[in-house]
Amino acid sequence: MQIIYSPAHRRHAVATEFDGVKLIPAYEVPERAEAVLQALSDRRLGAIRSPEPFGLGPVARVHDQALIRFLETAFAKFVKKHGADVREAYPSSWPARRLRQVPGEDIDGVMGYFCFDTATPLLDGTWTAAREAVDCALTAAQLVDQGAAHAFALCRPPGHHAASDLYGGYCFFNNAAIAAQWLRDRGRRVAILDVDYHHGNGTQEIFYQRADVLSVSIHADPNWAFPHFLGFADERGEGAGEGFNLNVPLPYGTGWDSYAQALDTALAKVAAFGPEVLVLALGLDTFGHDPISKFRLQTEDYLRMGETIGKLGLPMVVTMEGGYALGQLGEITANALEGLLTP
Ligand code: OKP
Ligand code: MG
Ligand code: ZN
Repeated sequence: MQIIYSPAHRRHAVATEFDGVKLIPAYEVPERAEAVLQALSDRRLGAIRSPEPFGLGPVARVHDQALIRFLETAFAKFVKKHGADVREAYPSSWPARRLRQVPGEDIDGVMGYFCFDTATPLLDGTWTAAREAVDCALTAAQLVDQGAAHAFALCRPPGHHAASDLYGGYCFFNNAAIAAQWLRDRGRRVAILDVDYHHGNGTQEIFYQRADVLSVSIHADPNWAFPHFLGFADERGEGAGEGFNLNVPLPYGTGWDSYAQALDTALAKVAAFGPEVLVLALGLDTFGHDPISKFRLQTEDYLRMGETIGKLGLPMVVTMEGGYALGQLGEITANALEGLLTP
């Protein structure tokens, strides 16, 4: 299995300390991708290669031009307004209920219009990192389109929370959705399975009105977990897309036995759709020792997860999403991929 990695992800690195004083913990850090890369190379899971540049065309098939232009220029505009010493750009107000959804011209209004949380700062290198993550996903999609059975895009920053015109949840561009759309544009029938601990709200929104891409997500119940406002079981798709979205929200403390049942439900839905390719949004934050999550999967459970998904027998484009237990992230990612490759 080829592994697609770009060191450009390091350009998106939030500050963890200031003047020698530790700041609130950052989770979505460059060490994540480096830990995974190291483990995959130690375990000889496949050749590691660089992405090819695909340009913005495939991105614009999924994201609004306005979001793309914003992400390209926002950091510079924020610094221009707030000062050259600013390192991280955050929104400070949002068009909440009973306000009008108009971005306006001031960078602070525009930030709140496009961003839905305060966990996703834009930095000087974010644009480059996010674009290269997309290229990793597209390179994986191209390999599978050309006949590879599996390809793993070691994407960082992750993507599944990014919607057509919204970013947040550590995500800027929806790597998995862009790969899926690229495969659709080559005539492939595609399903997306999101096993990240968090609901893939961005992916759901992008395909919600469509019958041609199935979107399935297993995740922590949004009644008590991020992204809080989407991911409930009654969200089944809309219009032509009715019946082509499946959410499987799970309770606090979910371990492998109940997770395996949910996975069977999800995989039955995928199999019934009859895809030619599966895009697997692989988040590793269902792990029992993940610092921001409340499920209880153990190290060996990822071998079983991979094996169970692998039994579908479909070509797979795998994108890395979340997973924040730095000490074990490499091992559990390698386990999931090794499971997938098990005949
Ligand atoms: C991104 B992905 C932690 C709050 C975290 C943002 C979570 C983003 C998760 N106390 N809020 O799906 O792994
Ligand atoms: Mg999920
Ligand atoms: Zn997650």
